[in-house]
Amino acid sequence: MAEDQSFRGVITKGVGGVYTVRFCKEGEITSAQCAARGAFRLKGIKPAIGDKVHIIPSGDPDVEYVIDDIEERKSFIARPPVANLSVMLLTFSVTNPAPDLTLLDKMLLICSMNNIKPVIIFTKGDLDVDDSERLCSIYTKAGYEVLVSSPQKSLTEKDLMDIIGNGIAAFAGPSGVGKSTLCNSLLGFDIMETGEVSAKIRRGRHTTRHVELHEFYDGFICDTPGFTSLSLEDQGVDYREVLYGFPEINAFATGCRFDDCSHRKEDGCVVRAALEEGKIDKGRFERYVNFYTELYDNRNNYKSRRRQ
Ligand SMILES: Nc1nc2c(ncn2[C@@H]2O[C@H](COP(=O)(O)OP(=O)(O)OP(=O)(O)O)[C@@H](O)[C@H]2O)c(=O)[nH]1
Ligand SMILES: [Mg+2]
Ligand SMILES: [Zn+2]
Repeated sequence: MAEDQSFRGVITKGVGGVYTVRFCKEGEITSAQCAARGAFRLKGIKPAIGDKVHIIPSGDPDVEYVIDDIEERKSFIARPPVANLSVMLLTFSVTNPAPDLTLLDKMLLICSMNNIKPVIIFTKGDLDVDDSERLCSIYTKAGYEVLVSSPQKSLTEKDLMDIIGNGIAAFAGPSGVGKSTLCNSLLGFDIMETGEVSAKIRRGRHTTRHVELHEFYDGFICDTPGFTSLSLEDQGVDYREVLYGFPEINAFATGCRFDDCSHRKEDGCVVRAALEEGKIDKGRFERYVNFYTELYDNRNNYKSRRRQ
């Protein structure tokens, strides 16, 4: 009987249409270069890092295997472009650059809609201790897990081992906040892709450009390129879903006596009352209103786009 030459693995890297797949062969963990079947392209499917795939020998000595099948994705978001993410390490610096909390709150909403666990990491805690405490308090009170990192007290493997388990975690956030610094220090790599080294070799700051999954205990972590903006509309968020990204506001909203209340300005709204009593952070509330209003005002474009 012919030996079964099909293997199930995970894509850890992809460069120019050649994918590195990590799989188990004869009891050993190994990696191989794989091409993708032309049929995927025809169907408009592009294999992504984190995809669970089935590979078979290609017969081509240069690229030994071919990706024969891609399993249904548990999640896929454009930023970062990693499939099956279970944990998003939302990395923002306390200062330098100043934290873009609109971006952070958008990402928290997208995590909740895609069933990805968000963990907030505030870096550069050394540069402004007061701000670091203030930010931690806002997001801890909102119910999120928050970690703070500084060169004096960076994150340890222990901090993330339990959070990540056997899942896939990605560092995500703006450029220059220290994602690569953290990722490299957790992996014990020589610092290859951070500003520090590039300053030494005088090539200006080194910005991360590629994404690759690295083994981290039972799971994987990856560094991703920084980004500055994110459109909720493009991510398919509906105005009625905005509260999912604001659990602390939602806790009051469920008690609001108006069924169709947007909790923005209606008289007698429980959320507004909670805000006035200081039970909800003003900045978070403002961002909730902004997201809701923007998506509500564009709801017709959104519907027609979805129907296409
Ligand atoms: N003071 C201080 N500086 C830090 C800290 N973490 C990182 N840095 C510095 O911030 C700069 C940017 O760090 P990177 O790790 O390259 O940032 P990044 O998020 O990977 O940036 P992109 O790859 O462009 O997205 C480097 O000069 C780091 O040395 C920190 O906790 N405190
Ligand atoms: Mg980087
Ligand atoms: Zn209300």
